[in-house]
Amino acid sequence: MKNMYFDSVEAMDRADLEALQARRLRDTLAIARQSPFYKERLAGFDAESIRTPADITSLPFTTKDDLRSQYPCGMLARPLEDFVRLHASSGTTGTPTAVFYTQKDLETWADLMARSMYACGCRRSDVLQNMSGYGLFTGGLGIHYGSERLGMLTIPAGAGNTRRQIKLIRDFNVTVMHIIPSFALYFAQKVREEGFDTADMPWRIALIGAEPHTEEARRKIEEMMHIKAYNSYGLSEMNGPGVAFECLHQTGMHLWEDAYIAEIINPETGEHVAEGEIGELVMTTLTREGMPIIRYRTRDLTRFIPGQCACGRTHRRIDRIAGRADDMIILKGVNIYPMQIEQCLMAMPEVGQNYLIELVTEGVSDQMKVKVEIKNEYFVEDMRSLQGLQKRIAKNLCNEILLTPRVELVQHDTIPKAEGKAVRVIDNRNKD
Ligand code: ADP
Ligand code: K
Ligand code: ZN
Repeated sequence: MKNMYFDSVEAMDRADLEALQARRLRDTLAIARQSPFYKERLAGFDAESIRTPADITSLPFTTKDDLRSQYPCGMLARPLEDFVRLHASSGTTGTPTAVFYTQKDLETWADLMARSMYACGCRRSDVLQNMSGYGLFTGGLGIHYGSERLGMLTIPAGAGNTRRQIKLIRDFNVTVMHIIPSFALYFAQKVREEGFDTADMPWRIALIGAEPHTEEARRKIEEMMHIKAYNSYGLSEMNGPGVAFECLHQTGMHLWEDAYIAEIINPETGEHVAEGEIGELVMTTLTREGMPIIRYRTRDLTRFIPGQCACGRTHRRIDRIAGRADDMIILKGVNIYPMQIEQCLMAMPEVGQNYLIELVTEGVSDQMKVKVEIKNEYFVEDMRSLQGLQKRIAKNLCNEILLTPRVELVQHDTIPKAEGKAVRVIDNRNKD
């Protein structure tokens, strides 16, 4: 029983957990007020009016634009010399934002990360290879420090260089990999091309996160690599990875509620959605001393999964991220998320690792083109069966997104692979 959790707080009684949240929220508000930004934003707000976590709704939101407007140091609640680390969001959706950590913040983060990895079965006897880029991206050092905190032998392999990655994995009997999902699919294929059977590799656990991916893509990774893949969610503004993580049951990600208050709102009205409904995730830090952030609008879409998890952890679970609010494609008045397309494609056995959505203007109307990599064994067949496949893909996509895109089949490995997060959509529409 003792070893089921990394930290007993993971199974804390809900009432105690909520009391802890309320207390930490009051403390956080007091700290936040030391920053130029919150000093103004929270002027006149009485922190003592916070009795329960639900009272958080009386506080204002913080947006990505707020963080940008405070760049570089306006969010800091302490003098600059108290900080020891800086990261920046990868800027997937525009100007990056900087996040600063004190020594204590780094320790709290490493603890959360270690707890997360422990939850999906990592132990100190494991060897972890971190295949995400280091540098400003939090997936490098964030995972790294957490892995060391858990006691795993940690290999900072970084991104790219597939051959060397494979050699390290084999030479040092790597049992856990941290790998971006879009790269995992590509990597599995490379391992085979190098003449190895993925079933003979020493690995057993893949930590996959940092970008939206579907249940179908996860299953594909698990099958191709002969591995268990666990979803990992985080964002730089909330430290980085280690915000929410799947346990062995793989039924959604436990969001660590002793460290964050999470809310799910209707992005239009700002009101909480009904339990179990999908909306925008809003997060507040409860344990950050250097740069607390209150009611941050993540723009990530998810829902709380109702009910309790069989693992006994009391922290609520969020569903896999359905996409970012900014990812939504509006084509001919229809709203489409790239993940709807991925879900369709990855469910088809003929489809390989990669795809690309391109939006173009033809004449007076906008069109969607979907380039799909097809597995080698299906590419050698005759023209007619390829055309049949193309039609089936277009039809399946139409059932899902209610528009018929133009489908182009390409050979595997022909769509350029991004070094970090995958680029799924290219918008070449005429804008007037
Ligand atoms: P950027 O916004 O520049 O990508 P980050 O590197 O901080 O900055 O990435 C955080 C974002 O990555 C999240 O807000 C979310 O959109 C995405 N993300 C992280 N983990 C996951 C995951 N497991 N599933 C889906 N999306 C994820
Ligand atoms: K060890
Ligand atoms: Zn669980």
